[in-house]
Amino acid sequence: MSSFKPLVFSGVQPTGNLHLGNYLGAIKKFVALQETSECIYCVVDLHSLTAQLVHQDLAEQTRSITAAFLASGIDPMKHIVFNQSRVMQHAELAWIFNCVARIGWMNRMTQFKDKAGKDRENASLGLLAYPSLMAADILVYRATHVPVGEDQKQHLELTRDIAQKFNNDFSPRIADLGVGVEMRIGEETVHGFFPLTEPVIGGPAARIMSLRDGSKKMSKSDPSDLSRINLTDDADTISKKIRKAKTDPAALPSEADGLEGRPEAENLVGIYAGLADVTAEAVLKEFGGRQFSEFKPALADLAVEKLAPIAGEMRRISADQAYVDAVLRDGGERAGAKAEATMKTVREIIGLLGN
Ligand code: AQP
Repeated sequence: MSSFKPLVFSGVQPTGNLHLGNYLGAIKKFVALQETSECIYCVVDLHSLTAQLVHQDLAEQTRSITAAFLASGIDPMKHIVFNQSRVMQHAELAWIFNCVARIGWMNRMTQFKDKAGKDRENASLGLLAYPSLMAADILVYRATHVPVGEDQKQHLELTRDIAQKFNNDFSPRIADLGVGVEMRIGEETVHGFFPLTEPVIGGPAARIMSLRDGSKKMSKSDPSDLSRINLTDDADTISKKIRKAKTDPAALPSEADGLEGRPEAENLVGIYAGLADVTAEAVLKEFGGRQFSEFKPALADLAVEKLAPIAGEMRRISADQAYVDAVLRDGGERAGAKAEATMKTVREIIGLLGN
């Protein structure tokens, strides 16, 4: 019996300017994982329709996220970069997963509750089914690892639940066809067609908070531009936003325990640590006892040093639209071949006469 080959998949929605949270929580990890694994990175344009169907500039935003991937260091030749809607097998598998997942599972998703707000009856069905499409994005490649920010943890748990239910419901067919793969779950060894995907979450920057409110995550859709640092912000804008970031009057502590109950301080230390690739403890060792009036300029310098080259590369790559489109087309073809191989077996397992 074979075991799953390590494969990384992740996606970003083309719903606005990428910010430091997207970069530190997700894209920086995408870049690092390229060294050790085969990776597939996707601009999830179908997901972006769940919140807002009509986008004036969906195509432009899809290209812009692609440029951000490339500018950050993702290699589209060695790995795969494409936009989701090019590979229709994502939607096909999502439909099957809609029939595997239970409405109760979807109703419990905190992202659905947050995004639907009080008027749940009026939210799109797509918003409710979002995690099912996300599970399909991952499992259509039978991906084993998914780098994401902490906000996506619950969706990844649901992805595992969907995989496990599919594996259980169809276990006799999977065995008959001999398409099962061996997996360890705790002490047990089980066989299934879909892997139980592992999230890659963690480090000091797994959840970057708003610069204006340490209790809210940094988000593309926050109405205040001062709440986030966009990857395209220039040096002056980055410095201004960090200068204006909300803080408390106390000096920085020397130990991580001292950040408890100080969400804004904890956030700025986490950002510094994420950008410098060190732990929060190491940042506090250097800056413990210092005031924010000293720490903020150091953080601004570091942010500019790390982000300015990416912004410059993004501008250069974005100017060559034909190149960006060619990357997406080529990536879509390669992703499509892999996705179709999975779907052929899925259709056979279920008994759909589509092959
Ligand atoms: N604040 C954050 N800290 C760490 N990671 C984050 N991510 C998003 N915000 C933070 C991670 O970025 C990846 C891509 O996110 P997405 O655009 O697909 O979806 P999102 O989580 O909905 O992003 P936003 O910025 O919050 O958009 P809106 O405002 O539209 O909801 C994911 O891996 C995510 O975890």
